Amino acid sequence: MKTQVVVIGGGPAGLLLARLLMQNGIATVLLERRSRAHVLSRIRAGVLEWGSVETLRRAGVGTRMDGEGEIHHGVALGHTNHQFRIDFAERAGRAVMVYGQTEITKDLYTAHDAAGSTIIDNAEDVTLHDVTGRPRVTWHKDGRSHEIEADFVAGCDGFHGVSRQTIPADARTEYERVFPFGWLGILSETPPVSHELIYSNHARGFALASMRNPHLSRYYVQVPADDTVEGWSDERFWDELRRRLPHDAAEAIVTGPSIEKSIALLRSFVCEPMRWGNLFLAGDAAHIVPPTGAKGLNLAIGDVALLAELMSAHFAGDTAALATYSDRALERVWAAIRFSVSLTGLLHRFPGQSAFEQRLQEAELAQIERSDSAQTTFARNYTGLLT
Ligand code: RFL
Ligand code: PHB
Repeated sequence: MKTQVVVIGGGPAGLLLARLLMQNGIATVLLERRSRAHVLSRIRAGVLEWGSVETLRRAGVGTRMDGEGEIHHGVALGHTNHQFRIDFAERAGRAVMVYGQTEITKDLYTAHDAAGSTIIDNAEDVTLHDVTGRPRVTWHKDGRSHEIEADFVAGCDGFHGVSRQTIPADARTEYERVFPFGWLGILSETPPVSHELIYSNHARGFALASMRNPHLSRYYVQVPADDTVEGWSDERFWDELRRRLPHDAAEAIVTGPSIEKSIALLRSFVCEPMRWGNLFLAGDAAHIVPPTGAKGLNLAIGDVALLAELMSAHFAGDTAALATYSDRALERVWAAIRFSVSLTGLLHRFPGQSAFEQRLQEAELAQIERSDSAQTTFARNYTGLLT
């Protein structure tokens, strides 16, 4: 078998890249390790920058997002029972869209099915060969071995994938900061407590009120890195959330049974470069940001929009185009890391943090509330980076 681009990983990065390449007439084969049902059961991101919204529309998968997604024109930051709003329209002249990653993935699969794309799921032991020459990829499925040759391989297989590991250790530099806490998240079929997101700093730890739609809430509380969901009954979760959200929100919360509960650890990670020969990394395969800035999915979409443009230029005859990919992608990645790490530091309680440091965080939040320029900076970073 031969194709132009083999895409490893059927998360949002891989599915969207294959879609954008196909729109430009470039042949792709996508290999996904898990079943489609598994991929569609993962609950992850919820907030799209406006640039991501436009990319999804351009990819022809914007119809349901535009019908069912919610445009948010602001966000609330809170602390010690006080909250204030940052107005995106006023400060940055743009908004964000709340639309679940699970729904985006579903829309991309639907579009691929309609177009007859080659998506191979349950692909085991995916292995990359000769990526600095003429790349080949091998895998097993249903007890049989398979092999495909390609011009390029796109590693969109997430943080635990094989693509990044294919780059020799002495040819890549990895930068990492693991935070000593995680987010315990629940999904519940209850009306969201507020029509906009609330990010709350509290002496007991961070909390976030988010949503997927008017009948589906997504809430998070900060927990120690070694905590497990077994220790968190729904009742304990709701009690803790109520303690940490600003008073008005806490009083208004509608509780109900959780339909999903999981813990995600907070980590920053960057692999440089994002290209090795004819292998290109995109999305979580190359970088991880703590979720506080809602940037992970947006970075993945930004990477693949750029990669699709440069691969298309390459196949149209501009063979120098792809040389710029890694540097251009990394510029946005580091901007997102900087914003996400600084927001994480502002809003979370660190082990051993004293009352003094808690007051400093509150003073910084108060300063953001008073400052036009600080609110503009926040709104520009939150709604879209480097634009
Ligand atoms: P994914 O989604 O991990 O997909 C990678 C795919 O590759 C497959 N795979 C393999 N396939 C073949 N062979 C192998 N050896 C393979 N190894 C792995 C996997 O099965 C999978 O299907 O990476 P991708 O596509 O780069 O997408 C990245 C996003 O998923 C991620 O950045 C976001 O979810 C991060 N994130 C958020 N991002 C935002 O922009 N806004 C948010 O509001 C936001 N909230 C979040 C988040 C991530 C969270 N968690 C759980 C980490 C909230 C949470 C709680
Ligand atoms: C979510 O709704 O899952 C979400 C929203 C904002 C974040 C992170 C996650 O910063």
